[in-house]
Amino acid sequence: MINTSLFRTTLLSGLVALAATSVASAADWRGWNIHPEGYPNTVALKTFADTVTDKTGGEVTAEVFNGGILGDQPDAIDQVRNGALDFANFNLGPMGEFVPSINVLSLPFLFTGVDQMHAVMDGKIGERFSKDLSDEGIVALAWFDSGARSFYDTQRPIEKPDDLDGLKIRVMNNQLYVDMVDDLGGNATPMAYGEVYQSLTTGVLDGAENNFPSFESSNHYEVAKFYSLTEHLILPECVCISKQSWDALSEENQKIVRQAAVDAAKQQRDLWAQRETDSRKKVEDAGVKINEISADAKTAFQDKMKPVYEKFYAANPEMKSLVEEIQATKSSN
Ligand code: BDP
Repeated sequence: MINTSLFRTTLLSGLVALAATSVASAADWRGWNIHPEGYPNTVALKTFADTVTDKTGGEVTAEVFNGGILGDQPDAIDQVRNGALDFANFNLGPMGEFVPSINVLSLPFLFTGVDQMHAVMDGKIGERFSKDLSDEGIVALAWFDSGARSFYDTQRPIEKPDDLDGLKIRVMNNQLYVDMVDDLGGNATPMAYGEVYQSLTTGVLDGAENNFPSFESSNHYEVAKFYSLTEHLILPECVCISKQSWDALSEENQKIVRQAAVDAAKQQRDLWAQRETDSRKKVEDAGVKINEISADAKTAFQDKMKPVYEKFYAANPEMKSLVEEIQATKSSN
């Protein structure tokens, strides 16, 4: 008996030591990315991975898995938090579910435009977001651009809130988006990104919402022929590292990884600006009708979002001052 348990203990501590060694030298980093080849985020994330591999002299070998093959986004976020994945490019939307300050970014019509979003993310408030994410196991090193998200659908142009009446609209995983669509009169359906195309073709969904590059690269534009410029969400994205992988790095390698992320974000933002124009042209050429939203209609959309803010403040009263601080931030241009 004693011997067996002694044997087990020895075996176990041997295994633990082995696991610890392999964690310390766990130089094989696996990265998650939902986008296809050629997408700005994909290109920049590859630059990030290659730079990390190169500059750490192979102490960290980073590889990116594109197209969401390692799981859908909510799942991948869990995997990064628990250390099963080492890094990723995430949209901050689904992360608001567990970090209230990050959820502020998902309040519809929060920003006046992309420039204001940049000013916020690149300043003190952005640092606060990083800190809050890090407390939840995710080290956000740099922010990617993701433009503005607008509604698109298979049925009709959306020119005013009433036009959403009864439409089944896919949203990302976050209760705020369910409230947003429901308060506009639609039927919100949270669903994984990879399932949307099929659901649009079969009529399980009437529409969804996204920026031009994703609307185009996901091929949703082949089915949804109305894209309406509501621009209700301007959601930044991150180059995120698992806190476990980050903590296992030497200080020197942390510097290298941080700089690689910052440089990748610069590249992503440049590529993004061009891709927005290209994607818009591609979908228009393919027969998508793009509807402008009048200033009055925009106000009507914004007014409908008051209950979303109220519900959010009721659950997170301490976030009101952050919203005000963001709204008071001047655009960088
Ligand atoms: C894209 C984001 C991606 C999201 C996707 C979605 O870049 O991270 O997963 O939207 O709608 O714009 O799920």
